[in-house]
Amino acid sequence: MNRPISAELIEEHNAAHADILAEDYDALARKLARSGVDIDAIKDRVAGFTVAVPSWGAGRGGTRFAKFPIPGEPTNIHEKLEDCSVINQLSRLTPRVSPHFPWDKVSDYQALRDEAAALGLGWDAVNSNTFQDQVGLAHSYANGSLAAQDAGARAQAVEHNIECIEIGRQLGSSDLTVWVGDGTNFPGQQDFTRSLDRYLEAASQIYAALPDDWRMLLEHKMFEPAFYSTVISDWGSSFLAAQELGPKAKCLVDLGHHAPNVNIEQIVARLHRFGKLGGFHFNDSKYGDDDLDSGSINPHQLFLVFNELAEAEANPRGEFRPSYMIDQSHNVTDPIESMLSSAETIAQCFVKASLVDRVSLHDAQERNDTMMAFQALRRAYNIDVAPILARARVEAGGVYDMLAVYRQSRYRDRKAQERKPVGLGAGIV
Ligand SMILES: [Mn+2]
Repeated sequence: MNRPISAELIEEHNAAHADILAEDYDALARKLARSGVDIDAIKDRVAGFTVAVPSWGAGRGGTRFAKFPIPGEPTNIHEKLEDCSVINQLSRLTPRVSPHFPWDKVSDYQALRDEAAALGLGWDAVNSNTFQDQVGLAHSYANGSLAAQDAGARAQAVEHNIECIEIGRQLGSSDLTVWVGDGTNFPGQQDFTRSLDRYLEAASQIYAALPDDWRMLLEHKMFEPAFYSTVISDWGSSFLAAQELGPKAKCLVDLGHHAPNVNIEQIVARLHRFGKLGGFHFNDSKYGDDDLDSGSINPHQLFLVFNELAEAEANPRGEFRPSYMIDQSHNVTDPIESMLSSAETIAQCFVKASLVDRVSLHDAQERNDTMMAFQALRRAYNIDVAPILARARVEAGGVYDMLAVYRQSRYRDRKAQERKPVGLGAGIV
């Protein structure tokens, strides 16, 4: 196994922090035991929790105006994989990478799969890209892709998605995430109904090409790049499209793709109720953005989302198999550090949701005891679960303080010596 961070550095660091971790873990174990919670059972749950990282999140993204590369940034999928393996080596939370095509295109996908496996990585949902033109394409996506009036652009977009399925099969993936930027900037620019008809017709051709065990994850987004209307703008449109397409079509919830203050946790409950919850793109948002680090703005919302997921897991109604992925762009931080921090925050919310006393919660709900129902959530949210995550991570071969070891390893400085500089330029991802 090819591990970019030195095993000696990790061992030394963990040994130096073993005593304080044991002290904090034992203190939390005693606290949880008072409520009848076995800390080791919770820790074992964490050991089974993973979230995928996006290949495109390994590089520095752009703001709406420019990007500011850092030395040692990855320049291709091979270097991105290496960075993703650092995140997983330290956190033990991110063993899969979600690729984006054509950005991550190579000539030999079996070799790429082997390369990832040697770094301890597998593959998550494959993402298609029909929201920008590529050199050599016969048709432009300037006026849309799956919903475009131009039949040639639609066919090209369908063909690209089918190619993504084929690539994903070779990589060992089993989900295709479809997000289209199709929409309008002016009232009257397109007919709402006819553009949705075109989308459904094209999407059904992609759906027909899905292998039996694959899912098609439909990602909605309220706006951007279209600023007046978007074809798959919200969870309702996504749900209706998924329902129309068939059982293998599910809805993907990107936390940053809603109007400000929308009750996303309720959307999660709704989608699960009707068997259409396919997965998540985790990030955070303050205004209209969708790229801030998970939990950096509203960690309570993330906790409430995981609370609904814990309810859903306990009441699977047939299937509970949401795919967890990070979808962020890092403009002012080292992307590895942002994804280490984000993966940790996501896992924290998962653990806190696992600590909710559901018997008390449901009992309070039945009795209309509003304050006690709220307190059942609040008690869990207020617990500092860091020692559980740290113990699970160290036991799995990760490190106690991820950022400290990452900085100590000087990984980015080493890469700055080896890798070609990344060019300037705009870079929305
Ligand atoms: Mn997304």
